[in-house]
Amino acid sequence: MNDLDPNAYVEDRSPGTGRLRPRAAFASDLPTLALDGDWRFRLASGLDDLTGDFSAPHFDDTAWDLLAVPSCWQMSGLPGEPRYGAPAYTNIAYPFPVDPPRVPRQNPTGEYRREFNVPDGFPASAAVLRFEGVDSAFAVWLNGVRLGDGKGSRVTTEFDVSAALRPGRNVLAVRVHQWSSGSYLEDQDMWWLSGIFRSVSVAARGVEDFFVRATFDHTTGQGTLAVDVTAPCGALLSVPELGISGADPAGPYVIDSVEPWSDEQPRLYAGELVSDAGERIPLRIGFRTVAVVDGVLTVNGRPISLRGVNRHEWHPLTGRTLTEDTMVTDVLLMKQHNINAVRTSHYPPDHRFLDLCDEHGLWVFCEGDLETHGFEPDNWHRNPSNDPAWREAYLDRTARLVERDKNHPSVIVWSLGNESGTGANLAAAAAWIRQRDDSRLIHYEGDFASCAYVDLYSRMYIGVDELAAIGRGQEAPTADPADDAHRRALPFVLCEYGHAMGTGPGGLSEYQQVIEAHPRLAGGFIWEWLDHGIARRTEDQEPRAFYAYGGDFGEEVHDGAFVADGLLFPDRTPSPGLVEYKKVIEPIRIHVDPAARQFSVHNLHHVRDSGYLDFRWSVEDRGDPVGSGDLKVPTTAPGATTTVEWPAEVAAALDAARENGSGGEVWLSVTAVLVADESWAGAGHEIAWAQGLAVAPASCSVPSPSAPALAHDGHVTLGPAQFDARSGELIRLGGLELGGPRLDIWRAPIDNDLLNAFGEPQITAWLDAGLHRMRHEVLSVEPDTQGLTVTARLAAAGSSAALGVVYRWSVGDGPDAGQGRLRLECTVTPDGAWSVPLPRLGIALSLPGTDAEVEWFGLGPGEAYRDSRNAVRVGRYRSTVSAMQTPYVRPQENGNRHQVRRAEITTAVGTLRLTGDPVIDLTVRPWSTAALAAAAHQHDLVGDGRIHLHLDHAHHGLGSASCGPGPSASDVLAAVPTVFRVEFSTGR
Ligand code: IPT
Repeated sequence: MNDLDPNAYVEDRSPGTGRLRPRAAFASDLPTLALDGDWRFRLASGLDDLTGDFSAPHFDDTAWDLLAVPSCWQMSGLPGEPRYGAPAYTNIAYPFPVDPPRVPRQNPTGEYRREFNVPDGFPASAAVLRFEGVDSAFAVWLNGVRLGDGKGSRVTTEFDVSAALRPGRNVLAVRVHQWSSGSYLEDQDMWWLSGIFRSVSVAARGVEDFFVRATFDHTTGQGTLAVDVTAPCGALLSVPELGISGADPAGPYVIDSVEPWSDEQPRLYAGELVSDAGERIPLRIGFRTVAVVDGVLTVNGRPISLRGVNRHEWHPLTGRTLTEDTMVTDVLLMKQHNINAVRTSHYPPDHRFLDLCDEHGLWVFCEGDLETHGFEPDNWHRNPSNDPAWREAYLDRTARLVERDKNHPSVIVWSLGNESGTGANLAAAAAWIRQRDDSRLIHYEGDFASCAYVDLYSRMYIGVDELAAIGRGQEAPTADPADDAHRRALPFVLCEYGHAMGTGPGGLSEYQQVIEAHPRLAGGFIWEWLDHGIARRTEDQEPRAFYAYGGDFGEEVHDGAFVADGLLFPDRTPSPGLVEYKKVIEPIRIHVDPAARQFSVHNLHHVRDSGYLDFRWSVEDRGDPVGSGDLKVPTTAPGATTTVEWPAEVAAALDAARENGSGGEVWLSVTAVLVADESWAGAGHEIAWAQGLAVAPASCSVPSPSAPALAHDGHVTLGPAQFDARSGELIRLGGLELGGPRLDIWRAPIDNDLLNAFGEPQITAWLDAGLHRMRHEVLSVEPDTQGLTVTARLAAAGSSAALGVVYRWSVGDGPDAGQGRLRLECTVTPDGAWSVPLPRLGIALSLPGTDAEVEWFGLGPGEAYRDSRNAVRVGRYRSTVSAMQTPYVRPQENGNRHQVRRAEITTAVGTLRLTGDPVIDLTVRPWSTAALAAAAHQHDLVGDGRIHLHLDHAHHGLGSASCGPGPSASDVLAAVPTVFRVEFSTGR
């Protein structure tokens, strides 16, 4: 690299040349020319393949392709074959040799050209050219004049085009390099994608910048407003609602009885700046004051609790280019799921997203475009964060973050970046923010060991015990006593937890309980909002759709499905994890107390009282509705609890169910729903709910074993059941052909079994113990006058540890008269040394069929496991086997229905009825566990003509070990002596 090299900017550490100073993103009535649309495009393979004269206005580009701006060029052509390069996914590793600031000379470079017309009357002599996002470095020519170059993929870059722009035809040429020195600062855990991926425009230049400072004093109820305006001429401020009209923006104006802005009541005051030149700029002003008080994170004088998510920008077809509709979808889905906070991991989002956060109400941790994680494997050797040569680049990114987004009331915290080690450049960035904007707090998790330059103590993926210790202020001291005193005075934030990869996460309610128990704990952000799967299709004659993850584009270094770790599937369908999170973080907690004949309502809101909610009750007898109505709950203030006696109608409904009911379980449910439409959900949308068992089921009479088991022709007959006399397998029940059941302990490994970011994954011990290759050895099949006993042993080759199992079959006089019910009691006895938990403990059987109707009474409607079961409620549900599969991007164990009392599975040939004693877990799928485990993508799963049933006594918890702790001790499934029972009968 030398100074004469016109491409030297690609590798030098400079953040750019020729750019305008950063400023706020704002709307204005001055004319703007949108340059989004089709541009001419050519992808050069590297710096040796550039088009010499491509920036010349008369260069003939008609043979070039057309590519949409904004877009990521690697996404072009999807879901078919990518047309330009291919997406590549790594979490930590750089996808090129680490030799900062050098990047490969084989550096895919997009050459973009666009002609546009500047209409008469457009103030071409005072205009800026604005790029909202270009990944990763670029240089710009307008009408053959080089304007400059820039880095910082997800921050805005503007150039003054006053001299180069002219009325009529203009030609813009932009060269975008996939790799640059900036790539070393942009090692976020996501797909590597390139191009002009956010909008481009030319805007008339008027007011340069402004900074709205609007604070709220909770002791007086007063708001103070001052707007610092930078403009070539003067400007006046109007906020009609506040009685400010054509006034000096600098104020300050002290306004009595202002309504503050919060996530729950995002009160925005409409205002306007009008410059002397006549430019009008709309303002949306939110008054709020962020402060740490006695170690507690407060806004407007009240503590806040972050029920958050980490959000990357992603769409399965367009990558990091999002439409506003997609942003709206994200914000509404968050609000609808009780989420109140978002960390813009790990870069500033499209600025329109922050407008939506202001409008609908979300606390925002706005994060800088910074991550140097790929230096960690070499112990942070040569990490840019501590190298003076990179200081300017750090400060530039930080300034571009703060300046662009400083006018958003939703932004309460600036986050320097993610996973970039520690160092002087980060400290300098924090110091710069402090002098520029003292109205927000500074976050950076990487500084957790000292917290020397941050205002929040932040960690990722710690377990609940450590969290509780921090909540109590009992964390281990830092090396330096001064830092220690500082850190102990800080509120704590879990900037990432609850790794939502694959099935899970488990254990969220444990975190939430700890968070709510300690004022110092300001809550946290689940990792992460959305799976970044890429929409693809197979090349079959009849192409099948699937979502690609790391490795699917032939990357030589990649991190597989670690990119699919969100609460939403790539198409933004909520996963069971999101439904669980919604319940765990509900801001109103209802408790149904049948013994005391009371309900209580506890309000966990920041400022909102419960008056925006309607409460309703309903009673179901074995899942059949027997009564419902409205419930009057006095308005409950934030922090308060209200207790309500059951109204007479509830008591009457319960009495009726008790006297004339089914004799089964009677559940009383209470839900809290929106009284009126909110901006983010319609009236009737449910916010919180609870259930209580009001009448316990009448105790079932133990069915008396009645029938003898008779052996004949290689079979054993027991009532309606026929067994194979040698294998002891149940082969027929009534008219239904069956296979099994057999003791089964294996699950299709979930991501939380297969991976462990901090240690040995669970799968290692399981494979060592041979749990995936257990052999079922039948020792005896013994019919007698009361039933049939099958004795077997489950063990792996080479191992002496085994599970002894006795299947005791009998026929009882169940209510399903006629044939009677076939009863199975399984007695499992571990033998030998068992040091590993069991993945599951239950029986597996199958019946013929490709799909089936499933009806059950138990927990539902969704998937649930022992440590992710807050979102399911007791009721009667109907679904189909196909609909009961949860489509995790990488197939794995899924779809369990928890604590099922009764189920009916109806295929084309008949109905199998199951009864738990008292409950059983039910997983039903059209393929085997082995097929599920072998599948890499959803389209690999093809039904095998049988319905596979798993009836489990228990499952091992899910946890979130793929990046975090495994299941807590109470959710570990140990191999211990166990007896469980289930009954079968048939219909039709
Ligand atoms: C942590 C990262 O901050 C985040 O970007 C993401 O990679 C997440 O983990 C896992 O999905 S880093 C982790 C290795 C502790």
